[in-house]
Amino acid sequence: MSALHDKLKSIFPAVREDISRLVADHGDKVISEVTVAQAYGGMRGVKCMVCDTSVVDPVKGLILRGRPLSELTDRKPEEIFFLLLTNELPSKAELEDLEADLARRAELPGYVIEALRSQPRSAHPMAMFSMGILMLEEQSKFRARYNEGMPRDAYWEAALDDSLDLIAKLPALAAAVYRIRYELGDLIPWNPKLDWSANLPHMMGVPDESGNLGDLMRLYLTLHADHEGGNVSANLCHTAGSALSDPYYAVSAGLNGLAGPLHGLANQECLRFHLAVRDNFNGVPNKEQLTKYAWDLLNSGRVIPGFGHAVLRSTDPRYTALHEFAQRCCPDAEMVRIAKLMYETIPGILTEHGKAKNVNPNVDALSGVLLYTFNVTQPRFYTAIFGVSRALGMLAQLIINRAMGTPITRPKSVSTAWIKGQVGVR
Ligand code: CMX
Repeated sequence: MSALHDKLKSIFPAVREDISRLVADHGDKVISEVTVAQAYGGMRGVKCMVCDTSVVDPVKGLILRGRPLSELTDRKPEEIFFLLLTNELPSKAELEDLEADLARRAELPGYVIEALRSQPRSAHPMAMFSMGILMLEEQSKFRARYNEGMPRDAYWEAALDDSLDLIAKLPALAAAVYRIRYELGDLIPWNPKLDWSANLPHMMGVPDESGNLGDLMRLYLTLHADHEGGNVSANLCHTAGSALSDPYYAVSAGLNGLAGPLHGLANQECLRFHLAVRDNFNGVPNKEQLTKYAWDLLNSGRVIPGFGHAVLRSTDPRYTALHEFAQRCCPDAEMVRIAKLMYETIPGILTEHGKAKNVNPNVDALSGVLLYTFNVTQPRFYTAIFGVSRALGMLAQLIINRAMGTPITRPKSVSTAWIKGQVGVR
């Protein structure tokens, strides 16, 4: 058994006891109300689910287990996974144990690679990535043990086992999608001298002239891991998992939501926007040119990609972390200069425009720009990299939910006729 498993085994009983007491003593207290507008409006702001791994504060941004993201930007994604689950960063020995465990589980079965090769050239990388995860489901230990009558208090252990198997294989799976989809030749094997995140660009075969690509990927995978529980991917994974669908089914469900243009696909759109600006001006525009370009876009009824947020009301700390990386590693790169000009120009324009509640940049304003600058030049693949990272948060939440015995999700839907009756409309 791993150090992570042993730590969770010692932590979970007390957490379960704490929550049981809370519900027993205060289960009838009201924490939220639902308006008609919220029922029709994507349940925005309705407090009706619990997620202890992270919180998104409108002003401070992402807080992981009580720690602001800005304090964690030099950490590895594996450390973030450990933190989300245990409420503690791993010791050196615990991290080494987790990394060795992932390396042991990293090999992708041949039948998955064969199936990826059989996909048409038009297949979207996210569809191939999610399909690959569903094909791995055949190996689910959770499902096998459930069928053998596994006791309820062992659910989390089987979910952890599946989660580690799946996380370990995600870099190889994403890299296989990348190399097969873009016809880049033979697959590249896992390098045991590299860690989990550095293996992703290595197996993708991305050239790294600057030597900074590994650190960019580490940072990217750390920043995107978790964003509390109500976002589309986390919520979908949670709901599928609540039916005791195993981690493979649940993560695939979450990633299918991440593939939407209003969620994870936005980074692809942001990069396209930056490329369009570059092509329109044959390079970096000046401030006046960008201002006119942005107003033309707004006046045609479109949004400026990479700015604004549904929850945040200040600059996304994930953006700040990428901005600092860009200014440190590649301030003179053409696309980074365009992104910096946007950062200096767009908030003022959006303020004058007067609609957006948050005029500041979000993570997508730079994530695609940096991947592009470091030779990952296929925007349609970006959401798969996001998915490699987001799986960490989704799986941490799922393991905790299995340990807490969280029941199946089943909110009550109502009809329009019922709402009309409720508010006195005939
Ligand atoms: N450009 C132009 N208009 C914008 C805008 C932007 N970047 N951001 C918000 N607005 C507009 C909205 O479209 C809305 O207009 P309508 O009233 O005409 O519908 C108005 O301002 C109010 O919107 P809001 O409450 O501030 O923002 P929402 O919660 O409705 O939407 C988001 C949030 C992210 C979809 C929106 O800001 C947007 O479209 N941004 C650009 C796309 C983008 O960067 N997406 C990545 C999001 C990253 C993430 O989710 O992590």
